[in-house]
Amino acid sequence: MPACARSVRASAFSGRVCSRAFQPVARPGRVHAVAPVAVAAPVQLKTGKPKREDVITGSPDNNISDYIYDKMGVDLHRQADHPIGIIKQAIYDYFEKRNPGMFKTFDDRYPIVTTHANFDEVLVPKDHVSRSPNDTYYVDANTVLRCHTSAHQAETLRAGHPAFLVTGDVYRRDSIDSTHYPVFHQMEGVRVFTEAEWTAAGADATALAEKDLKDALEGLAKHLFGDVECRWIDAYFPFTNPSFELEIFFKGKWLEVLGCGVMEQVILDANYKPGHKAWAFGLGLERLAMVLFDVPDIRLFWSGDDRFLKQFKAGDLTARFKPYSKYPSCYKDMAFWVSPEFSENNLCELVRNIGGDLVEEVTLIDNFTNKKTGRTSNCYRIVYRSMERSLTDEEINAIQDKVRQQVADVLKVELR
Ligand code: FA5
Ligand code: MG
Repeated sequence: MPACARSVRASAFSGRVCSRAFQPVARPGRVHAVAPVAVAAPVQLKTGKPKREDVITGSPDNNISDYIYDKMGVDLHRQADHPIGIIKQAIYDYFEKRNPGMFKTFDDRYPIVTTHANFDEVLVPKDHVSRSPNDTYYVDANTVLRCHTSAHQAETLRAGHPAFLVTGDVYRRDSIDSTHYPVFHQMEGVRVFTEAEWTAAGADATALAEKDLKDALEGLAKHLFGDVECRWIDAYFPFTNPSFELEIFFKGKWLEVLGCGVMEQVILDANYKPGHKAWAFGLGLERLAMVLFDVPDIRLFWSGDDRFLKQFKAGDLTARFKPYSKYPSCYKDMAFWVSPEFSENNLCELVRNIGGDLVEEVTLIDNFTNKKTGRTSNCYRIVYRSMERSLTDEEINAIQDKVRQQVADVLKVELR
């Protein structure tokens, strides 16, 4: 068994510096007002790369750039020799071995979904931070790039599946560092239990679901990593109760790799059949692949460089990434008085759109409020590094000049 220590932290609401994810807006675990809608929406059957005009629509609510559009349809999770495809298959194999024939798998669900599917059907409150255009990519007011594979829970339950794994690309406006990227891959897992099952186990329904969930995921960690240090954290998600996150000790830090919990009963009752119980999880495939293959930076998964790609082969879980070279980084600091238009996610989006994958990290290194004027000043450090080559001063200066100009023009900050 991997050493999965149980660590109880107050809740994801306390302490953690995190702009989004599915943290509570206010009181963790409160009963929220969003009612599930039992009307069966048709299951999305579209597949393949969306057309550009279906993504960058010209709607006033549209906030998607070509940088993001270009990542759509690449489907790293459907490339058998790619680390993301390899880890997907390894997880499928694990669940097939644990419960032969039980889990139905889907990996071609269309990434453009309604706000109804992405939020309402999984009980995300109307005022939840994840609905904000600061956090989510909107195609138009009622359509988004899915920000999690939980967007497919309700429709797959309605289609009558009692156990399934849904893998797909998901999209988020987020911070920039070695473990966060605006496009990444998740796998959703759901398993429904019948009353006969918890009766036979001599447990109450929630206890059985929680136990089976944790057993399954601890077993998965062992299957993938052998002995690795991991711990359970109490968490909050609108769609599960109780809720947990699993963290793995990686490169000197605790890395969150998944969220999970016992499905909120209303979701199951409205979309499956009453009288059942279920668990659900959402795995971050890049995070798992980073641990398994020792990949130090999430941008590498998007590298087209053969020196990266040739190191991995379908079915081989033993490969460990060998850096071909570590090119020098270069950083630029930028201080400014913030404006109402400013947010860290807006800054990261802007920097990515200009600097692309040359941007390694964006960090707030200083901030203060002038007591007399009440104005707040931030200083951000932008670290640039290519995974493939050395950068020249001229190209970084040109990018940084553009960044400075656009933060002033678009985010209306006053550079200092
Ligand atoms: C969710 O997305 C929930 N839908 C998970 C879930 C499903 C909970 C079913 C309960 C039941 P969260 O926002 O924490 O939760 O993201 C899940 C995982 O995605 C994280 O643990 C992490 O591994 C990965 N992840 C999140 N943001 C990023 C990012 N910007 N880049 C790479 N991976 C990320
Ligand atoms: Mg999380």
